[in-house]
Amino acid sequence: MIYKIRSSINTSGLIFSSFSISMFVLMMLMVVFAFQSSGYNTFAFAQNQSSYLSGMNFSKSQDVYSKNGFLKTTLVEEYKIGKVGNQTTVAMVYNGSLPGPTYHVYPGDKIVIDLVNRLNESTNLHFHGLHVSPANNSDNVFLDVAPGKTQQYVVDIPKNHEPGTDWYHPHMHRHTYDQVSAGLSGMFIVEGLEKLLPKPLQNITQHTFAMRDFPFDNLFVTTHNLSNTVASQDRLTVNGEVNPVVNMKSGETQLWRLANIGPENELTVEFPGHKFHVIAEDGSPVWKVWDNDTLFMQSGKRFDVLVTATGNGTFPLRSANVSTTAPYDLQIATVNIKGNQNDTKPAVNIIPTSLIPKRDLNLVNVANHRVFNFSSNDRDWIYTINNKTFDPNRLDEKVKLGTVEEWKLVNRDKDSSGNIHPFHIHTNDFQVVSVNGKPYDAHGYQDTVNLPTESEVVVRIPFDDFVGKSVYHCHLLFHEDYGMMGDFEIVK
Ligand SMILES: [Cu+2]
Repeated sequence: MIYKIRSSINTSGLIFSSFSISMFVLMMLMVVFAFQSSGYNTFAFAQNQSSYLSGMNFSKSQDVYSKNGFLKTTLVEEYKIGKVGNQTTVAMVYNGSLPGPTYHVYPGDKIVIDLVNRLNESTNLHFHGLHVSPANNSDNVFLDVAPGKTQQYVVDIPKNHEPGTDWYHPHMHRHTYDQVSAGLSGMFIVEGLEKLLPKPLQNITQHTFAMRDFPFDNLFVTTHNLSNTVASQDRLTVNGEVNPVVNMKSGETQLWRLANIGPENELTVEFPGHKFHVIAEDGSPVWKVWDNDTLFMQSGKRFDVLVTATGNGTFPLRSANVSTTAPYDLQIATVNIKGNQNDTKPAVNIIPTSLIPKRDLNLVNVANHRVFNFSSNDRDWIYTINNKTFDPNRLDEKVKLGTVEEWKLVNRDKDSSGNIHPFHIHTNDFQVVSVNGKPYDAHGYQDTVNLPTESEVVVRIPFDDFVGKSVYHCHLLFHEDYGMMGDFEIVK
């Protein structure tokens, strides 16, 4: 949120569409209704079940598994009144839950999702991290699902798709930030990661941490006016809960799937006294397992990590954000460890050093070099790549199927602006080959990389398997909606 600079001057930049007004009226009516009713439990839209979420009344997200290579399901996007503390909030949710359902699929599966749009604005669906076709009704962000319409998505997961932690969210240009902020995001897990671990770890206990702020800029969502935002309502939620409890035994190693599925919040995740052994990044298993005390996770980022519990007692999993303006509780979860230090086996000995063979793109022929300059104008809400804001009717880049390209990504914004830009590309992952001119020893592939202010990151991208039109953009979704996105077409 520190990257969203409020403009006291700008008025022309406000998008005050008829939708915004109608939505605002709708929300006000809902709030009035809420105040007139006799209390929390009488909300017309409230769930009958007891409140699963601390202070909130959305339902718990369902786990949905593919069967026999097939998953057919329905995703309904709709408004829902919820509570955060004592504040009434109008959320946008998938199937009534926050976050949306968690999909568990396998390489080779066919996924059929009927997306039902019950919102008052256009929407669509993106599968962040999946290496699948961007064409037709697959992972195509150029689809526009109008209010009241249903769009069927059919996604074929390649047989050789890597197992890992991915996610999904709307990608409707100009509405991505609103819709993700209002609650629309969910997990999409390609199963099988644990099978790449040493035998003793293949039945490992797993936990998913789908982390996001909620509600994020609730009033911005309805009015598109930043001066209306009430940031103090924000909570850091994990799987829709605030500060859930995780149980471990001393000496036990668990697999944690950490995912930042919020619109722009950043997290610096730490588990004091413990190390994160990273076995996959952005849904890609690594060729070189690495460890660290903290993991910086900008919007969209995922790390799959092994954690070995030590000691006995209660430990926080938390975000060590340096921002002092963060209004929400930075506790992610509470970890209860049972046992004592003497029980601790040298579990670190079973941490693998590698999950997949190295596929170093430094060693391949580069077909093309391109440069992308990212810059911001916070005053006028203009965010550009190569001095252009996104135009879906303009094709920015054409790349050839079966080639590897080298892209230099430059953040032209000054340190004083504080504007980082997490670069994300759809369809194909990349390898970071240098940072600020120094060679970078990558651990594996990624789909999101942070561009700090005044920095330069060079990546190599293999355009394998799929033709079609796709996009790259800043994953601070506010920047993306206000122009920081480009498109490319992969051609034969
Ligand atoms: Cu940005």
